[in-house]
Amino acid sequence: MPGQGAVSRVGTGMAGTDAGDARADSPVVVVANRLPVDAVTEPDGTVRWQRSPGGLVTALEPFVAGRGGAWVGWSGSAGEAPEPFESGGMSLVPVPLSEEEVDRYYEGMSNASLWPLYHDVVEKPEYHRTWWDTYVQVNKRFADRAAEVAGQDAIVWVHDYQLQLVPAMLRQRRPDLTIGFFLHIPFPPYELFTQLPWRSAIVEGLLGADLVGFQRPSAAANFVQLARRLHELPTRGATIEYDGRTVTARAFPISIDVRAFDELASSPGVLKRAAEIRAELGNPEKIVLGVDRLDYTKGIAVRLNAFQELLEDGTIEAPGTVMVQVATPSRERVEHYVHMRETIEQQVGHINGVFGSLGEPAVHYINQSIPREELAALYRAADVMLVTPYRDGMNLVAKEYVAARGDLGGTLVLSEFAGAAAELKQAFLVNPHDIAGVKNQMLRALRTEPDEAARRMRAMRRYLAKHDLDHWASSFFDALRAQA
Ligand code: GDG
Repeated sequence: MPGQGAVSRVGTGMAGTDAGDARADSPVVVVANRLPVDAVTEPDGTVRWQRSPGGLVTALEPFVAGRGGAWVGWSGSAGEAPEPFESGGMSLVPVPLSEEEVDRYYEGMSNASLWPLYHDVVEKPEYHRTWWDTYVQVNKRFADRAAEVAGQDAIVWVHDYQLQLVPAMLRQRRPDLTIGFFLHIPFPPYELFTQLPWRSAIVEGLLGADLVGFQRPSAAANFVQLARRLHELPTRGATIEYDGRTVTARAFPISIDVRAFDELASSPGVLKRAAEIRAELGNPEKIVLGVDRLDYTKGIAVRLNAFQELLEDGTIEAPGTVMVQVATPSRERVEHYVHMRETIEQQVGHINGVFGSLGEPAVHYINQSIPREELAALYRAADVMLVTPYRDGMNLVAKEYVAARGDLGGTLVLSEFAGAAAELKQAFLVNPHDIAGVKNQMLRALRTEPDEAARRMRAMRRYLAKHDLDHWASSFFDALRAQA
């Protein structure tokens, strides 16, 4: 019987890991591109696993750990995969990827075809048949591993755009499973999606799930519409009839661990650091902040343009008002990203050349990943948070900023095209394509009276307190179990 036999070993063992067979009877299995751990090499050359920072692990752990659950994913480095091992009460099942597969499946098909296509074609997607073939091959491998470790009638939750074929592949191997899928990024409308040469295969892949989750209702509606128009399937509201089953497509807006972030941001160490940051920046009247993965979807240039024009107009002045932009390195081997980084760095150089002075830059640019505590201190120090993506599934930075402001200080400028805009309604919403509008809203945010800022912040915090990460994960699992 599938899922009951011994799990075959993958690759050779890795020093320093707690290697062992994966259980072949997990009642809950998460399938994601990455495992929830990172390999850390010790000075003596041994490798140990450290839990990855980030919310997804925190959110899913309670549902997976301690119940014999498993997590299937890539370790993050090319080559042979370590053997399955136990970590944090879960069975971690590494999937190997060769260098060529990383190039074609991950950097190619996932990040240079699907990522730009799903983000409104902000950059032109490239389509290559070799990338697609590898995407299919790697999705099969993930589906095989998941099919091996899932117990009879188990619940499997597959994540994100790298693994859209897994639900159907898994169902074919294991019809007994209840399968959920969640897409962390936007899902494009029919008119854009149908450019994809492999559009039917992707839709069929997703239809293998019982429940397909999206960040926003409009994305779910786009998917239902595709099933109806492209595949001529009967649909009714949020449901699609397919292959004798009912597939549900619904929005489950992701969130953060609000309480943990709130506590971190109001801890004495972080508050002290926030005061130090203000002092290090020269005690400006106003600090505006951006924090993003360095990605062309995030609209970093939009806010630099708006900031530059406000300085040019003389509406604001440096160093009375300064900007801090944390741009965490990301996907540095994908061509679009190399070019974008150069453009942004040139622009920062230009603004500082014209408006900065010795020891007093107008824009402080950090192209490094910073510790979580430092991030929380920056949120706490910033008067205006700028979140201006052209398109974003959710945007957790916006939610983190709100969670960090237990003092009810600070204002949020937020793109209408971020999923978060549907929830954080008291933010200063902007259309990132309308530079005059962005400037106006930035000025309003900079000039907001403390009472008004507190009123807006309180409302957003009240909303977030109820809609946190646990709420997201429980709602999805509840809806999935209801499909079983
Ligand atoms: C996808 C979707 C959706 C960033 N720099 C540092 C750092 N970060 C952390 C932030 C935040 C996270 O990274 C980024 O969150 P986003 O929501 O902006 O994410 P994407 O990476 O684009 O992720 C997105 C998300 O999935 C979840 O579904 O919201 O729409 O695109 O948590 O704080 N953290 C630290 N140092 C940094 O320098 N410690």
